Amino acid sequence: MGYESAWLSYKENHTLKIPWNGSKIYADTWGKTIEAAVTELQRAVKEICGMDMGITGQEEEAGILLKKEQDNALGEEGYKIQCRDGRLTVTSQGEKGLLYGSFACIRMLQTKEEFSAEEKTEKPSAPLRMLNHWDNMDGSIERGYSGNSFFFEDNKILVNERTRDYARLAASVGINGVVINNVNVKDRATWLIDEVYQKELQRMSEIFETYGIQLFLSLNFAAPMELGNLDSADPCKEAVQQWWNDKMQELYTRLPNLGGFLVKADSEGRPGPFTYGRTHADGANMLADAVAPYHGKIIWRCFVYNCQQDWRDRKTDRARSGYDNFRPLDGQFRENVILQVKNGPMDFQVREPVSPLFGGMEKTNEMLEVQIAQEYTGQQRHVCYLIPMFQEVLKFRTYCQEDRDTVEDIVTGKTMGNTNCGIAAVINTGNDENWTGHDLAAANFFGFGRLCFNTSLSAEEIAKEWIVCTFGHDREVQEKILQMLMMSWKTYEKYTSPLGIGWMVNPNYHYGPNVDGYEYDRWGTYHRADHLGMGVCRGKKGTGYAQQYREPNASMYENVQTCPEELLLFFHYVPYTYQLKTGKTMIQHIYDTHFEGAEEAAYMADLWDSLEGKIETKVFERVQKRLAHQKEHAKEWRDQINSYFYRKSMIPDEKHRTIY
Ligand code: GCV
Repeated sequence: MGYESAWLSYKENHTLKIPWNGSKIYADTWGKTIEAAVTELQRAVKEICGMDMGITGQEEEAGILLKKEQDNALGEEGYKIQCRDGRLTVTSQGEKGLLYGSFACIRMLQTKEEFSAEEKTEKPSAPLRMLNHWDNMDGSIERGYSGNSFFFEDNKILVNERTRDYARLAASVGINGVVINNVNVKDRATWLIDEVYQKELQRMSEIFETYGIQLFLSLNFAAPMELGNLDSADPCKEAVQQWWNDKMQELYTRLPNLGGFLVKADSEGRPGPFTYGRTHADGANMLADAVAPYHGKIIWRCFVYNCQQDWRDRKTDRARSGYDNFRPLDGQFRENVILQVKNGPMDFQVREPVSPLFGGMEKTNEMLEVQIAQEYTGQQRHVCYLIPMFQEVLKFRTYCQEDRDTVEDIVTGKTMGNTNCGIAAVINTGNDENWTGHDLAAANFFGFGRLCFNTSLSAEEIAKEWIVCTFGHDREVQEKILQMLMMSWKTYEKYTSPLGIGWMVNPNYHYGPNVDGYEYDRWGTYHRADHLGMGVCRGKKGTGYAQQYREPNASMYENVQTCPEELLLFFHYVPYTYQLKTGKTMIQHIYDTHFEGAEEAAYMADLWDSLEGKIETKVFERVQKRLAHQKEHAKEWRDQINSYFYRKSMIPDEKHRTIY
């Protein structure tokens, strides 16, 4: 199937004033990543400016120069761009930095940003900037909304031009690590660490390496049993440790660019150390020791919880689970273990508080995990630009120390001075022609990379860049799409689940309104609505979750008056008549916001319709169709949620009151 180039689809602009003289590129060292950088520059300059750039070995005759320079402040990935006396120079200490600098120059051409004689310096904020694919080896994608995998098909690994183009897209926004297979490692995927797949992985890894990306794999903790015929996967057993040591030696000999492994253990049915009475630290450290000789990393997920919960038990709380499981292990993990923590304590809802594991583990490397595959945020049929949400998460103060205590500080290494940290996103790509199903969902892929590279960029700046790179310079197009993107997250929140409660989706596939529908919510565990009110009491008198935060956050959430209203029902059970700061009752707020949200969805569809003729027909129609669906679906959300709570709040029978 053919496919498009997303934001790397360069628009011809021959009126652009080229700031360098001559038509030659010079590089003072060569390697495959520098070659890639030069090829990217050649392609972009040709397509944007119509100029063929040749290569020269003579520095004096070059218009564009890529130069390696010892500069510890910049490091291997940082770069400087300077345009002086008709020469555009990109400098870095490493090949990766030169590639990122070249993509930055291309973006400047795309956005018509002026090249300056002053040095423009950039160094990535987060050391690890990763994409997690939940691709299965049969070609399906868990929570995939844009076609099938372009990495796997019928239990085979695909390595082709699309692999390269994917790597180009990822590298252009600074991604430096990719996990290619689903964290739920089952069946054939367990064999990815076996010899049978090594040739294809080698080819893929080489392509990735060219673009500065390290290949990572998800692994099955029970592999010693499933592949090695051992009778146990106990991390403290010598035979198991030896099996992993041998396996890693074998793997790294063939795949020297392997970054390491992502592990989902003792979670949602996946095997892990609990079976043997061992801890997550025992499990992670065993693997960490096996990869340490090759500088490998073990990224261990903290998404661990009991799936079923009895509705009468008001103390057990899924939100508590990550902290309860991992906090006692702080300080016990090896240096090359990184705990990967979802942004919230639950599971990628449209609104959640920040996980208290951020700031709760002072002696452990941490990565933030976000989801740009829109599992709970409209499945790439609704527009939902998520960068504003990620920014809020990054800015959250944990109070783990006096300063440098935000989530951003923790995952960029400012808090602990570590480099084994970063940000990962569950990616939203598939083999659809446009990569992301919804054309506007590509803004999340682009935006995620840009944000990790430079956490000080605003969501709006990023959106503007993406729009120009994707749709060109028409003012009206820019303004209207920007408006759509910037309103989309809050709009989605308004017509779906109110005030932080989350979850009101159909079971298993997690799409469409269903107040009691979520598969682990048969007993109303998640919203706890009765005829008097709704919400979950997570303070001291309830599950105690609020106390997992440091002060003053714990008190802020504990107290209903100071709890941010967008999270009111996440932390408190309140009556339907509870008065919000607007003066409206809680039930009125739910009712009104659902109407507002549906109206805003209709408005977004109108905005898009008004761009007809200004956007390539195929793209225009693709998006138009999805927006028409979103508009109708938002009404369905509105009506289901509003009628459910209206009915619930009207039941006059005191007998049915639940005691909290
Ligand atoms: C890959 C949620 C999703 C699952 C996903 C899981 C996880 O439960 O619904 O599909 O599994 O999160 O993050 O491991």
